[in-house]
Amino acid sequence: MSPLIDSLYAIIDAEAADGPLGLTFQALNAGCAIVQLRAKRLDDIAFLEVARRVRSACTHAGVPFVVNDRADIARLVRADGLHLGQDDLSIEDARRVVGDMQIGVSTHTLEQAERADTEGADLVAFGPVFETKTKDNPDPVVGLRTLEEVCRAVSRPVVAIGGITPENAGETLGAGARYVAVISALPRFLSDAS
Ligand code: TZP
Ligand code: MG
Repeated sequence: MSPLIDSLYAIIDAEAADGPLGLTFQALNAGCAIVQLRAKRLDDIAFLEVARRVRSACTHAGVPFVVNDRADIARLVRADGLHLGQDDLSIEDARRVVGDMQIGVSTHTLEQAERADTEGADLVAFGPVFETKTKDNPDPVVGLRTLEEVCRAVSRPVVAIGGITPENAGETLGAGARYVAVISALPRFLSDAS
């Protein structure tokens, strides 16, 4: 098994053409560290339904399950974590909904990362470390040097995100990230792991 798999934070796109559950099972079978479910365009009923299924698969595998963006859905499915972006609820308001659930926050500058750390994020996501084609209007690429600076500056574990592949994951972890969060290259990580 690839040593990278212990650090793999698998982000599952709920709207993936061939369905999110197959990819979830593959990621869990490969031994990924965390699963996050992301759905930018699904309606509430569909997101909740997929979240329940992925939640259940993660529970069976003993792997933490994180819901992106939606504190209400995270609470309804009793997720292990909620992931917030810069335009989502504040950590303080999200805590009113999800209590002491783990909260991760996406950050794109050193200042944002330090603020998330100070405001009580459990995980600080930082990126895009490399060019990404997945996100609409991505923030500027931050690069490995700034990632390293962020990893030194914050007290919480850092999740590196954006353009991470099996080829660049090693140097990303070498910069101090605890996890690599992956969307488009996920199938490649999983085939390397098997
Ligand atoms: N936040 C920063 S980059 C990114 C998100 C959600 C997209 C990451 O996707 P990929 O395909 O792994 O580059
Ligand atoms: Mg968001």
